[in-house]
Amino acid sequence: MKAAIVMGSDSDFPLMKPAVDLLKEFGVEAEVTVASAHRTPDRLRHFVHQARREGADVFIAGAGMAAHLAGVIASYTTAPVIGVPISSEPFRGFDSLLSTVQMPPGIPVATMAVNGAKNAALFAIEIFAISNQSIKRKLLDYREKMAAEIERKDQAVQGKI
Ligand code: RP5
Repeated sequence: MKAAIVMGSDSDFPLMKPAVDLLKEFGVEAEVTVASAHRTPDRLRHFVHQARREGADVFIAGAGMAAHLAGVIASYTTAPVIGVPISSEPFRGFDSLLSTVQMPPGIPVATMAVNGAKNAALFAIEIFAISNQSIKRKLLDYREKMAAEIERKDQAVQGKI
């Protein structure tokens, strides 16, 4: 199992790193690169084709501003593409959200929340879990731990009332 994570700029990395970390935690190989749909279109196209040849089955794309990265990747491959709109000034992510989510019919991008790198990784993991029982079990464990954590937080809040 391999996912490719593309960022429009190295400035996106701090917000995209949680996706890399979570994929690793689940034992999914993650190839990470910086390639811009606007500044380095040739490099992006080359990366997408090479990543596919080398076994990447899912792409995660994080970009800000006029964020066409995920859509352009989706134009080069039929593999699922998950878009993460990255926030930046002056529109704080609304620009990248619309640029990523408003794909024309025919070329879909599964768009996460603004700065939603963690959910992008989980969505990729859900895709892998369709055909991989070990990943599916890890995903169920992850959700159980999350639910237990909420219980613990509720107890803490109850203790303050
Ligand atoms: C986008 O422009 C990048 O994804 C980044 O979010 C934004 C700003 O890029 P830098 O000027 O920080 O390189 O293409």
